[in-house]
Amino acid sequence: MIDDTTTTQRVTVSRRTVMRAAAWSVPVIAVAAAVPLASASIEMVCPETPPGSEWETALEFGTLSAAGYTGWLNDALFVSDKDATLYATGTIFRTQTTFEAVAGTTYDFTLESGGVWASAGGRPTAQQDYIHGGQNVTISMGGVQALQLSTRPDASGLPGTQIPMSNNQVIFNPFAFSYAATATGPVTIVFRYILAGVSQTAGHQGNDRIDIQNLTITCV
Ligand SMILES: [Ca+2]
Repeated sequence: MIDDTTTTQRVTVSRRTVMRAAAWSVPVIAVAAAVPLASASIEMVCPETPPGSEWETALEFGTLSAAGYTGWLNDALFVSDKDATLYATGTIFRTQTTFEAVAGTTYDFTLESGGVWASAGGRPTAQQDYIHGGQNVTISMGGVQALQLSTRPDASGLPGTQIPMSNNQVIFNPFAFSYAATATGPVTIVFRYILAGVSQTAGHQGNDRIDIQNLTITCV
């Protein structure tokens, strides 16, 4: 009899656990957090960043030229190849989304980035920045800067880690940053691009290009 009772209790607990897991289809990680002793048997599911088509892209300041492409080229690649409009003091735009974070979890983000010089001749001299403008992008998590990349960190107003630059095809390098969630709920991810202002001259060739692809999350 004692053995039977024990068995019945075990079965009951097991069913409850299964029902709870099924009801909390998202996020599974919350189940692990609520039942620490069971966490070893529950596979940790990391959130994924939404596909590019679900991000919101908006102009924040200035205007973009018609030439080139700026936006999500596909669900895993954001291209910023248009230029700040001539005579403008510069252009700022952003693309953003959210992911569901769980308090106490640290998320490791990785992405790949590379760029192409505005000038076919490669990096112009600093004195030529006004005709071949640079570009940088600041990636923030929940309003806090997490990573900053630049085509030319030595130019004024464009700080950041140097991304690999080429004269034609983008060469991607990996970059990483972490986010430690202190609250459970949506966290906003923002890519904020700054295109330096360029002046109209005979030698004008627009702004450098920045590509970002394959943003992924792993949980620690
Ligand atoms: Ca360009």
